[in-house]
Amino acid sequence: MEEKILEAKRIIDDASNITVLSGAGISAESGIPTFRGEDGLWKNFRPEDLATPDAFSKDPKLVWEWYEWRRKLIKDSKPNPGHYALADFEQQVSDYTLITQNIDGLHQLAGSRNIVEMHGNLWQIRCTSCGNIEQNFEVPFKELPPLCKNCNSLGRPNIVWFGEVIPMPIIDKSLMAIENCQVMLIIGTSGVVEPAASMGLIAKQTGKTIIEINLEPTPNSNFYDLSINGKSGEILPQIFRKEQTSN
Ligand code: BV8
Ligand code: ZN
Repeated sequence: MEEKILEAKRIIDDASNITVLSGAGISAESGIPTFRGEDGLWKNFRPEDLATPDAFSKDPKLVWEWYEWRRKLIKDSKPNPGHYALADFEQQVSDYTLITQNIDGLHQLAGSRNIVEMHGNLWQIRCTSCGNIEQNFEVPFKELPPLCKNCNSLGRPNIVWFGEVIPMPIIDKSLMAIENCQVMLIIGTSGVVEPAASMGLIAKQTGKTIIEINLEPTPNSNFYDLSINGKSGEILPQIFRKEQTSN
């Protein structure tokens, strides 16, 4: 492990353009459940009942109740050392993009700036009629489902559900960041949800060095240049720690 961390440090020290892809695992140490695995959300809930456009048109209140529960959980949580290590690192490197599949907003809270939110944001409501997007931090909601402030129509979470297309500007920005980087870090994602799962493969095909940090091996681990297994909240601060120089 120590050897791998030193190797990751060497790779990162030599790079001036880094792109990160993060997933639910980076927020696990903040107490936010991941999706897959033993304690994952999809053990107790079915994505087709809660995270699809069909589910929302059948029962918007049920879908909103689930998101309201997650908003409460996330509002009570804080970024962890993994989030902070990335935010600090952004200040030290000339080109840096953080692509996240997370909707929790914890990277922003930790101070990260150049963020691409692939799957949207839990703190935004999008009108199903006029498309207006409103920032909203109410927990609990005054009314459920929430209505649009502009036109009083039904609001929905501004989140990309299964079967929905990720907005083209988001895909473009992600691909551009991957194309321009020297090193890609892939952190806390099982790598099974498309199109995020293919981002690492695209990076690999275009000759980038890829470092994975994940609690356990993933289907893509063998494919990456370096795969470090452990908690991102423990590993990231070690990778980005600046060595003290004596003079
Ligand atoms: C689309 C919203 C075009 C809900 C989410 C190609 C092949 C196969 C299937 C498809 C395909 N293309 C499209 C699909 C269908 C589908 C898909 O990928 N299905 C998979 C599951 C088979 N994709 C889509 O529908 C996408 N749309 O492609 O549009 C299109 C459209 C129609 C028809 C044709 C084409 C849209 C996908 C968006 C899904 N949205 N969320 C919500 O959040 O409320 S999915 C959900 O999964 C979350 O957003 C999450 O971010 C995302 C990915 O999960 P992970 O972040 O990886 O989390 P996971 O729990 O899986 O893993 C956590 C990892 O962390 C684990 O490995 C664990 O070991 C590790 N870990 C845990 N603790 C730690 C840790 N690591 C480090 N430190 C720790 N402490
Ligand atoms: Zn509206």
